[in-house]
Amino acid sequence: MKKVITYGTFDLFHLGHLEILRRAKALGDYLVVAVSTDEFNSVKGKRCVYPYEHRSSIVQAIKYVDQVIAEDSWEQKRSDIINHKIDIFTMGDDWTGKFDDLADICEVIYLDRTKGISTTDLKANITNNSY
Ligand code: C2G
Repeated sequence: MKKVITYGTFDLFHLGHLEILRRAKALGDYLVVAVSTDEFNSVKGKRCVYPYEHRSSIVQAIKYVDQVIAEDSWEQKRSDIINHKIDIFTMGDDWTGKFDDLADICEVIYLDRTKGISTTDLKANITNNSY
């Protein structure tokens, strides 16, 4: 069984998130998704609309996702990959090169981002159009 892992905030879940999860799962047979906790997001300088409980529940409900774990730090990836016996680490290509150091313990694959959508744009859109 080929196991895949990916990481993210997944706030205001949108098609870009769905596409990366669909394609991540297609790389193997079992997909683990590490969802950033609210505490870690403040480290990343990100303020979320949805709290961790909501974001992780939504991701867990996606049919491509087999398991959700919490992402509390930048440094946990290596131990996650070892502990969960991961074969492939994948992220959107806005992260290209950033995690190549993991290539000694798993395959590292960067997938094209879905064009034209981001949580940041969604927030701006909602604010400017005050729906
Ligand atoms: N993504 C995508 N296309 C978009 C938007 C996002 O493919 N239009 C991908 C990103 O490349 C990432 C995943 O969806 O792989 C989650 O994106 P975010 O929730 O923005 O996560 P991020 O802030 O990049 O956190 O340790 C890694 C970090 O937790 C990644």
